[in-house]
Order: sequence, then structure tokens, then C-alpha cells
Amino acid sequence: MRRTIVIGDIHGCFDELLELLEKVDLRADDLLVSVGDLVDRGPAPGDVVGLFRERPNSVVVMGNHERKHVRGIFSYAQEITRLQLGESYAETVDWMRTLPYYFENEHVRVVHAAMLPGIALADQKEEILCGSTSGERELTALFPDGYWHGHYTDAKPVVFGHHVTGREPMIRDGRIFGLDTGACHGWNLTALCVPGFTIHSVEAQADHWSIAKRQWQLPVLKTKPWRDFTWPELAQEIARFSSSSDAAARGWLEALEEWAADLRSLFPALVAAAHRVADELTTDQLRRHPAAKFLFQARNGRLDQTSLARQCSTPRRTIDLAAALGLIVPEPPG
Ligand SMILES: [Mn+2]
Repeated sequence: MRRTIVIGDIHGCFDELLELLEKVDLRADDLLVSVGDLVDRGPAPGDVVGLFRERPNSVVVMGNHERKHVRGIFSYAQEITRLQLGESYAETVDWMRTLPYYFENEHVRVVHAAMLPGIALADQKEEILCGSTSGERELTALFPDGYWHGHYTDAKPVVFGHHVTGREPMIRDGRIFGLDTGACHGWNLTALCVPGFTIHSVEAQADHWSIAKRQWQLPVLKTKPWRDFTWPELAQEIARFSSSSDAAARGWLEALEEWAADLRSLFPALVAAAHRVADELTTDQLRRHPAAKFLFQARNGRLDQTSLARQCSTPRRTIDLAAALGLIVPEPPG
């Protein structure tokens, strides 16, 4: 009998996936279906994606986490995944673009997050199926006092992930199966074997997401475009991360804050240098100077600290001007 084996949210938990596939005794002719959310939060998203891409008879339904990558919506978890996947990131995201929003065969329906009862899968909104933020909002408005699956009356069983149901899956009437048992949070990874509708779980080896959050803090911080943030943006990003529990990341942010303060403390010296150079050079020389715009402002009496601060609105602009005027520029933390 050809089986369909549906796996709940994996989130990069590759070792647990292998253990679970062994436990269900996966055979070559079994159809392997993921409810989506292969990546983000766990330690090995590349291996998980690789397994599903390389194995024949495999289907991955689009999860809201894949969709975030496809749409370039970056929170911390997506920034980590981008670093974990490295050079293969762009190609992996191209593959994610091809994922279907649902799977259905004679025995079962699979969606990542939800479906509206009474509407064919092909007519459902992608946002509802994959559980995007707007889809979730719409569902809450439609079912304010309960869940969509409380209204699901079709005979064909429906399987989904997305909402962590606890260590155990949620099963209603033998037809409704919620399989996200929080593998990336140190709980369980769960499979449903169809048509027998048997449940199999393995315990996660660790609270992977808590570990990843700490481990990747500094690498993620270092990839941010600090030179191109405006000063308020820079302060905001530093504030956002400085409540971090990671001492190395906190130390690095303190050094970054110091660097930004050092750069801004150059403003008076930059104004003075611009006036001095403007006085020394001929109009022709001013025109060819890399800081020409500022030098003409100085010559015309229109350059003071306020107008300079307005123009040096980012570290990069400040650094470029300082370099052009021959001032020593403080180095950012490495
Ligand atoms: Mn998920």
C-alpha cells in the first residue's frame, strides 16, 4: 500500500526529521508531504530543504515562513536562515517560489495553516492557506470565538501545522489533524501516516530556537548596513538588540554606539576644516574638490553645524566628507 506521510512544522530540525522518518519506516514509494515551514529557527534548514528536494515522491506545501523569504520580509529568524544557507540562499528562495499552497489526494487534504470551510482548496486565498499575518487577521475576524476547523464539516480529513498544539498533536473527530508539536522549541516532531491515520512522534534534542537566537546574534548584527542607517535608525536598531542576553553581542553594540558618537563628534571639526579649505583654494580648485558642495557652502557662509548635520545624516556620508577633508575617521568595530 502506497502511504502518504505528512510531517508537521520541521523548522530546520534535521536530526529529528531523520529519526522520525526512520520511526515511520519511510519507504521509497511512500509519498512524503511537509505541511511547510521547513526553515527558520532550527539548526539545519539547508539539510531539511535538501532532503525534500532530492527525494522523489515528496511534496512541500508553502508555509508562512517560506513565504516570508519569497517576499523578502526579514525578521530575525529569516536573517539567521539567510546566513545559515549562505551561497545557496538565493537559489533556495527561488525554489520556495514554486511551492504549492495546498496538497490533496483521495485520502487527505494538507494546508499549512488553515482553510475556510465550504470552499474548494483551489478557491482559497493564499494568505489564509499559509497563515500570513493578513490571513491570520482575516481568520480571527471570521471566527472570533473559535477556530476555523471547528466549522470544518467535510468528510475528507484535513491536516495542517502552523499553530503549536503542545507536545501532542491536536486530533478532532479523526478528521482534523494539527501536527505542529513545536520541534524547534524542544518539543516533538510529529508525522501522520495515511490511510491508517496513525501518529508518530520523536522528541526534539534541544530548544533549538532559543539556542539559535543566542548563537546567531553577533553574526546577524554584523551583516546590518550600519553605515547607511540614519542616526535615529541606528540608535533604534542598537536599542532593539541591546536587551540581548549575549554578552559578546552587547559588547559589540556598545563599541558600535561609541563609533557612532565619535563620528558625530567630528561635526565641529568638519565645519572648521571646510571653512579652512574653502579659504585656501581658488574657485577652480574648489570645483574639482571631492567635498566641493560643502566648500562652496562654507565660502558662501551657508555651512554651520546644523546644516552640516542635516547633510551628514548617515555614518557613510560623514565618513566620506571626513575623508575628503583629510580628517582621521574612527574605525567601526570589527
Ligand atoms: Mn511554523
